[in-house]
Amino acid sequence: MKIYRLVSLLTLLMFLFLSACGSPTSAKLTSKELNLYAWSDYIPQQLLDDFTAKYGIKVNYDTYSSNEEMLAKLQAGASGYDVTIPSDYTVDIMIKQGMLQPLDMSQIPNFANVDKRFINQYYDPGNKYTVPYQWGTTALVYDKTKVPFEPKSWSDLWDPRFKGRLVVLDDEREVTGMALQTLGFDKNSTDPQQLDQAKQKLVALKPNILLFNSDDPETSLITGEAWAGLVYNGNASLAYQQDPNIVYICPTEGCGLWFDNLAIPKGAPHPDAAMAFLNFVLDAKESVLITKEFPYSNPNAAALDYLKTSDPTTYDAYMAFAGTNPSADFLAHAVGVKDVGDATKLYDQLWTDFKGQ
Ligand code: SPD
Repeated sequence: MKIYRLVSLLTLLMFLFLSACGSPTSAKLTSKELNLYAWSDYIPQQLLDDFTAKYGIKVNYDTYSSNEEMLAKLQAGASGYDVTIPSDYTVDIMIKQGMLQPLDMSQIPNFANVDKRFINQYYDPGNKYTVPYQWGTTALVYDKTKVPFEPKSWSDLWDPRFKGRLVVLDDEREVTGMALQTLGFDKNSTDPQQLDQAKQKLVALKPNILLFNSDDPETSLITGEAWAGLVYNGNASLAYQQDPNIVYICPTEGCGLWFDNLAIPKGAPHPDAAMAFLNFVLDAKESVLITKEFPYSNPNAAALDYLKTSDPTTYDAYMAFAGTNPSADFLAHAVGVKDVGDATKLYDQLWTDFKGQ
């Protein structure tokens, strides 16, 4: 009996020691709030509640719908945010402009949970400023019961049978990139003439566009108002969960590839809470909450291992759908958005003109 109690005590002491080493404790954190500025429909409320329960830190969640919206707000001087989620090319811009705070990786031991394929990317060599959140593709979605043919190419979206039936992301780089790919140009072209052709191409698509929506484009597919469109992988996954007739493909001209990342803006008012939050999000069990509610692709290897054992049905569904687990062929045709420097102005103007027409 005595030996049994000694073993229990040692186990408890070891657990407390490892907990103290492995993650920041609430005792070390002085902040009582965390101001999060992130994409809408991207972070489970349960995860935020779990963070508050563990650290006693209230999370204020402000949302945005595009990288450009977030970047413009921070560049205009919004300084109260502790954590944000820029995509790859926006990380690149924010680092170049000195907008991000270097991370203290000793406070983020759960970084070890990330699949090595997703660290040390071109936009943040050595992960000095960011840790991966979710990744995915931007591609063509359609409902095979509604569409009277089998789309294979972006150019199929211009088919007059799609009049008023397309849902398209309100994402200037992904949508313009799609038009450039359809024309056979580089998705990150900086050539004004090619961009002008892309604009004319998009204007010709307008009669087919039912709505622009980057927050919940899956809703219009589920209700049947939209028959097809250009969406992020997670939107297609959510639509597919409700309707197995939803198909998600990378068209012949190529599709999009992106990586979203947790980052701390320079001057964040609660950096201790921010660092604890980054570590918390990378916890395997917390990360599984993200995949269950917002099924983009998850770069957290430990989370996917945990999902496999804790909920094999969801794991099998994750592995079987092209939105969450794209094939090598899908990825071979997926092209990322890159910072285009001064040509960003051309994309901004193109988008304003196109949306305004
Ligand atoms: N609703 C959350 C959507 C997040 C998608 N991020 C992708 C960015 C692609 N450039």
